[in-house]
Amino acid sequence: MLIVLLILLLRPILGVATSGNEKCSPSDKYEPVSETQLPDPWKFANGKPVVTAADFACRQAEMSKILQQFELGDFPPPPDSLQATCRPSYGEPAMIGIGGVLVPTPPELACIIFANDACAAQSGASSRGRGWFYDLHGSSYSAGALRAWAWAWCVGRIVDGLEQLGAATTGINPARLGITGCSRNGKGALIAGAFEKRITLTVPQESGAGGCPCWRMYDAELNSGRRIIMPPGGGPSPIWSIVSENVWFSQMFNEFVRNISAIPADHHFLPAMVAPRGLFISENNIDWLAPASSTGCMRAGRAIYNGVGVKTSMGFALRGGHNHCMFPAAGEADLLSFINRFLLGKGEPNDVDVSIVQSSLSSWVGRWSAAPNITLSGG
Ligand code: MCU
Repeated sequence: MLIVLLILLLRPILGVATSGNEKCSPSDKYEPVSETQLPDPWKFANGKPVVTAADFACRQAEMSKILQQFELGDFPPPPDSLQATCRPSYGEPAMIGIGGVLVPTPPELACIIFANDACAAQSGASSRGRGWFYDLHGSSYSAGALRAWAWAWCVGRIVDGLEQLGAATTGINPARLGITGCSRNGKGALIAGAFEKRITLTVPQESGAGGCPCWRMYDAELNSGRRIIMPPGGGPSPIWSIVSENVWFSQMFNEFVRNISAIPADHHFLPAMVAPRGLFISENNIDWLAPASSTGCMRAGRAIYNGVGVKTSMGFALRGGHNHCMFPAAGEADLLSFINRFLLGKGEPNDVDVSIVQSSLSSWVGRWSAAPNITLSGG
């Protein structure tokens, strides 16, 4: 079940990654905005509407650039050569677990454990710039080559390694890969799935602020007088304290943490970037996970999936009543339907939209333009 991948990366080249869609040319720099609602996914930053599937692909590239510029930082392209070695296992499709796989998986699925802390450390504010990502690219590679980005970049190299070795050696089909992770590693799983397009199923678990909750909604939860208390025994946790707690975000984000409405993006753009591929989110009603913000934000994400004709390819389930990172038994059949569809090629995903937490979307998406009349394929 366990595959150990040792990936040696040689002669990296520096530069800025492209979207992969050569026809799209997002700007080099986006201006701050003043938008209290969630930014409109159906309109480019220059105001032009998203009409066709090709437009949506370009808007996805723009979302990627904006999130990199304001929050996550940019990252280098793949190295020009890579050598992978592997102890073969069995199983065709595989779930990559950032720090481990904490969701139930069927026996036909192999599990690849990604020891993410070796790629980029996350042991407090002083750990910035440590890990093999930084060994390759320099600890000061764009102040933004931070934790979340490095996760996404390193996951891409695992996929490179699996492609290079091929299914005959690894027993893994590199075209059927999932990614999961819980808590801080759930933030990483969502971001890795958004940016690494070869992942076919993304399963973030209980990611908390910086993952599934939208920043604007999280701010509103705090400002409404509710105190979001961080564990263990921590104080209330405004955005600025999450950013200073660890090295998950770019230092470029610091300028905006008290002025979130200036960012022409929010975290509903992450599911928008995963679409039309599979996305199954498992959340919890623990206070410090900001359950109302994750419910609202991911429902905005589901509205985007619906707008591109693939509503049921994204599932959201917040049942609560279980310990942090314990997958609830009540959600197993739904998750299995996603694994079956996106990793094992069987059946259709269940239509999953469950939350025990109230969250109203209308005040957050009321200014959105009409969704395009398109149906994406390839999920
Ligand atoms: C989602 O949980 C995170 C939380 O966002 C962090 O602020 C806290 O320090 O760590 C949590 C976690 O990863 O717990 C395992």
